[in-house]
Amino acid sequence: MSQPDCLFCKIIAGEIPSTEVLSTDTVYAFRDINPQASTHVLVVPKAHHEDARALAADAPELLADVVRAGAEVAAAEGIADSGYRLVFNTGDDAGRTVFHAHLHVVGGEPLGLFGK
Ligand code: D5M
Repeated sequence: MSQPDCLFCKIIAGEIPSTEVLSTDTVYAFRDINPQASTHVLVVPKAHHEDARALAADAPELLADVVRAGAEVAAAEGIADSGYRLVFNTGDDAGRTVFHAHLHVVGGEPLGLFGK
């Protein structure tokens, strides 16, 4: 269920501090340490899955919980109507740095186009 050397497993276990936004039986949401917009929250499954691809293949209902929680976070942050971005960085070209699936919830201001 959890991986001993995983940063986000340690955050979920409370071994590394984080600023909680939402917690359910299956997911945990906390503020990104390096926010890219005025709202930047990460939603992670409490069970360890390496990335969104593994989560989709191995636990699609948990993936749905993560996405649903992303929408709940947006509503709680007051950005549901103004708009926001949900992002899973997956693989090297996306710049993924943490090997525990996580959904970025980003918004609170107009966002530029992304790509290169
Ligand atoms: O995004 C990984 C994200 O994880 C990145 O936006 C920084 C964030 N991060 C890293 N360490 C922490 C801690 N300790 N608290 C909160 N947020 C953290 P990726 O999609 O892998 O590039």
